Amino acid sequence: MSGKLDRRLVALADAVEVADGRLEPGIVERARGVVARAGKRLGLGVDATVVALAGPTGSGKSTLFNALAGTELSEVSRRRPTTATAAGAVWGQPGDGLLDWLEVPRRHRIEGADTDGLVLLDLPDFDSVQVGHRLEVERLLEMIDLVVWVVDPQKYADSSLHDRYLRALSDYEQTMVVALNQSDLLEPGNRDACRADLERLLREDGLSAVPVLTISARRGDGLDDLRRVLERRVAARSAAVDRLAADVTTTASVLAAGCSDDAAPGIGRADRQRVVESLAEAAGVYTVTRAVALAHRRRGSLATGWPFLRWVRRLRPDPLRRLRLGSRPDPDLRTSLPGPTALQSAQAAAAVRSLANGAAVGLSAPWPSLVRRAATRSEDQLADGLDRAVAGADLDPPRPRWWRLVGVLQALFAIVALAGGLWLLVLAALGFLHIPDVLPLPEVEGIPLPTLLLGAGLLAGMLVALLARTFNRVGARRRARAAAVSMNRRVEEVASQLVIQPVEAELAAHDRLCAATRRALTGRSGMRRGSR
Ligand SMILES: Nc1nc2c(ncn2[C@@H]2O[C@H](COP(=O)(O)OP(=O)(O)O)[C@@H](O)[C@H]2O)c(=O)[nH]1
Ligand SMILES: [Mg+2]
Repeated sequence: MSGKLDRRLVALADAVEVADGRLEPGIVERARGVVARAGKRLGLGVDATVVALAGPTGSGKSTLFNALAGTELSEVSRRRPTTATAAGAVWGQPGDGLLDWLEVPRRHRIEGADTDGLVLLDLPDFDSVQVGHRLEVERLLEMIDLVVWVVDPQKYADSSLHDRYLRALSDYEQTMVVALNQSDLLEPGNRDACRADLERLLREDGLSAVPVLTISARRGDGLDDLRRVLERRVAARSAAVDRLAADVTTTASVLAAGCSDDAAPGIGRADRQRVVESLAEAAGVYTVTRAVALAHRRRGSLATGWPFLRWVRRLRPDPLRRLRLGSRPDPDLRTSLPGPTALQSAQAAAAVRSLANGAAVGLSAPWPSLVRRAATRSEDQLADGLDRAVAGADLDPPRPRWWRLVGVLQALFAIVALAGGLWLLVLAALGFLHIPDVLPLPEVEGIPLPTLLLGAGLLAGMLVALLARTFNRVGARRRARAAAVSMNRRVEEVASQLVIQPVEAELAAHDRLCAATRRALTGRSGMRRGSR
C-alpha cells in the first residue's frame, strides 16, 4: 500500500523538478510542499491516524472533542472567538513526534484505550473573525489524515463551508466524515429532512460517498456510531496513506493540466533546414563565399599573372583580409562582416519561431509558449555564435603549389622579354647616335634575336597568364564551395546548440513531466505514446 504511495511520490517529485521554472511558481511550490509534507508524515509512521474536528463557530467541535476524549480539555464556550490553537488528544501509543510536527501544544494522553493510534484534534473555527484562527485551521487541514466536519442545523448549508472547503475536496472523499451535530435541537421528523438536505448538498459538492452521521455531542446521541467509524479507520491504519494519496492525485492533476494524449510532432526536417539556411544567410555565409572566390583569384593572378599587369590587381584590397577573415582560423576574433540586415534578422527570427510552433503543435498551454521561449532564449548569443562560426571556418587553405612554378616561369619570361627590349633599346640608341654597328645582330629564321626575345617573352607570359587564370577560376569555385560547406556546418552547430537542442530539451521536459504525472496519478509507469 505505502510502497505504491512511495512510487507515486517519487514520480511527483520528478514532476516538480521538471515543472520548476516552467509552470506557475505557486503551483510548483504547492506541489513541492506536498512532496515534503508526505515525506515527513510517512517518516512519522502511518500507524497513527490524525483526525481533526473542523467546522464553523459554535457547531459543537469542542463539545464533541471532550465527549470523545472523556475530558474537559477543550474549552466549550458561547463566547467568541475561542482559542487560536488546536487541542490534541492521543489514544495509546503515538509519540509526541506527530504532535510536535503538527505544532499542537495542548495535549492530553488517553491510556489503555481501544482506539490505540488515534490522534484527535479540536480545531479553531474555520469561519472565525480572527484571521489567525482561519490560517491555523488551513495549516492543519493540510496535515491531518481524516477530517470530521462538525456542522449544526443552522449552519450546515453555509456557503463558507461548501464553497470554500468541500467543493474543492472531491479527491478527498475517502478522508472525510460529516457529523450533523446538535440533532437534539431538531424534531425527529426534521432530523431526517435536515440530514437528507445535507446529503444533497454534499452530492452537489461532488462528495456523495462521504458518510453523514447525525449526532448530539451534548446528549451523546450517535457518538457510538461515530466512535465505531473512527475505530475502523484507525484500525485499518490507512488513513494517512489515503490522505497523502489524495494529495498526490490532486497535485499531479494540476501539474498534468497541460498534458494531452497526443505526442508533439517534434522538429520538422524542413523547419530545421529553414532555420539553418536563414541563419547562414544572416551570418554572411554568402558574402564570405564570394570573398573566398575573389580572394583566390586575386592571389592567383598576383602569383601567376602577367608580371607587367600585376600592379592592377594590387590596387584592389584582398577581399578576405578586408573582412578580417582567412589565414589562421581564429574563433575568438570578431570579423568585420557587416552583420545581418534587418530583413535577414527578421527572416531568421521568423524561421526560429515557426520551428518552435511546428515542434509544439498539439501541445496544450503552457507548452507551446515554453517551447517558443526555449527556441529564443539564446537569441542574444546568436549573432556572436554565428560570427565565430564564420571566423572559425577553414576559409584559406594553403596556396596551390603550381603557383610558385608558374611564378618562376613568368619571371623567366619577363627577364627574356626585358633582355630583348633592352637590347633593342641599345640598338636604337646606337642608331640614333649614328654609331656604326659594333656588334653582330644574330637572327633566327630571319627575325632579329632581340625582337624574338622581346616578342616571345611577352607572348609566352601572356599565354601562361591566361591559362593560369582559367585554372584559378576553377580553383576559386572549388574553394568557395569548400568554404561554404565548412561555414554551413559550423552554422548548423550553432543552430543546433542555441535553437534545436533547447527546443528538444523542452519537448523532452514536456514528455518527462507528463510521464511523471501519469506515474504519480496511477502508480504505474504506463506506456508512453510516441517517443522522441
Ligand atoms: N443543544 C446542543 N448544544 C450543543 C451541542 N454541542 C454543542 N452545543 C453547544 O453549542 C455551543 C458551542 O459549542 P462548542 O463546542 O464550543 O462549539 P465549537 O465552537 O464548535 O467548539 C456550546 O454552548 C455548546 O454547549 C449539541 O449537541 N446540542
Ligand atoms: Mg471550540
